[in-house]
Amino acid sequence: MTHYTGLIAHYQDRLPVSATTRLISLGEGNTPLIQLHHVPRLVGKDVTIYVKYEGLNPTGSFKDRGMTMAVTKAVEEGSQAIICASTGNTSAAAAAYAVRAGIKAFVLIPEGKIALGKLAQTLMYGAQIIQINGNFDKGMALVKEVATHAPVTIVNSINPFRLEGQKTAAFEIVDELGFAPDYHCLPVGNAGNITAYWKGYSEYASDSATHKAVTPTRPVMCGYQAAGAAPFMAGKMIDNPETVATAIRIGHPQSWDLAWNVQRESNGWFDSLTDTEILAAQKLLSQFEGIFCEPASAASLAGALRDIQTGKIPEGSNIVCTLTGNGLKDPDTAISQCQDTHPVTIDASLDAVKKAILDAM
Ligand code: AN7
Repeated sequence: MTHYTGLIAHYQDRLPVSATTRLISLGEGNTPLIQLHHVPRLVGKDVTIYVKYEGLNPTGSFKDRGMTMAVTKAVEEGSQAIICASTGNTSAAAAAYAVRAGIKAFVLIPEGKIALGKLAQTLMYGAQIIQINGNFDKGMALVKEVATHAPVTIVNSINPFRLEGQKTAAFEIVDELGFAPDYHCLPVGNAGNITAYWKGYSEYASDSATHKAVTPTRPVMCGYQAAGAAPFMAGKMIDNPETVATAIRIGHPQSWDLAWNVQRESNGWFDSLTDTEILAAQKLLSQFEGIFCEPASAASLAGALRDIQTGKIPEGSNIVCTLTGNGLKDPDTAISQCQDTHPVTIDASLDAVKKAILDAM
């Protein structure tokens, strides 16, 4: 078996690189596709649910897929600096891949609205962090403007190489299952990822050499937003998005038209979940499957479960939910959800430990 060196090397025939391109990689991709064993039983429906655990990428989120590609191309084109606005995960990924490439990273983040783990990462990687007293959408607008005045390459998902890298997640799923799922559920912020998955499924479906006579060839795409940050439900951009799932606290999605196109072409839909529903799904996944994702990621499962329960997703379906980020990204939200499960504190003695165990059995 050859050493796995990242998704560009693995899927180079399907990505915009040449034999001489210097690949900027941290071994991203090739993430686990885990079948849920307990959750389907809890909902009492005959469905097969897999989660694509993107939290196991090098910086703990799916952003690494897009960033390896975007930074590889930025370096190939001679760029010395990259810039992004971010709700946290993009900044961590940009910072790490910039280090790997030996170039500079500038990140604009909304002050006080970044989960702790993401801030810790971005600080450690040594990016130039610019905090603004405004939300992601404001930061994104500023990044677009400043990039026309300064020699910096934007690595948000408006950079088309980001979506090229991210489409490989769909390739991995089809390669592993041998077919495309019936339904694919994702959390939606800027809607870059749902667009990228659809691109990946579509490219495989149109390539008969790789994907022969498999049904279905492409899934129905289901995009889920947080109720307080749901422009796709409103049918228009919104100005003051709010949600505990700070990763998707986005009111002006950058891939608006592309995502509506995905919805139409796949016969899919958008829907929204309350913060309570999102956190309940996050906890369910941790406590019944042993899988810890960040709040935004749990929107995919929360949405899928609701649509399974109502029958919108019928019994007999194969469903993939993308878990976009690792639960360790946001320790504060995790701990605050477990106030009813305080650790027991006892004397450091054998008797006391024994008693604690027997009391809990
Ligand atoms: C965990 O980091 O936009 O719909 O600046 O971090 O492709 O935007 C993060 C987005 C879902 C939404 N889940 O993906 C950023 C940023 C997690 C995320 C999304 C994000 P898109």
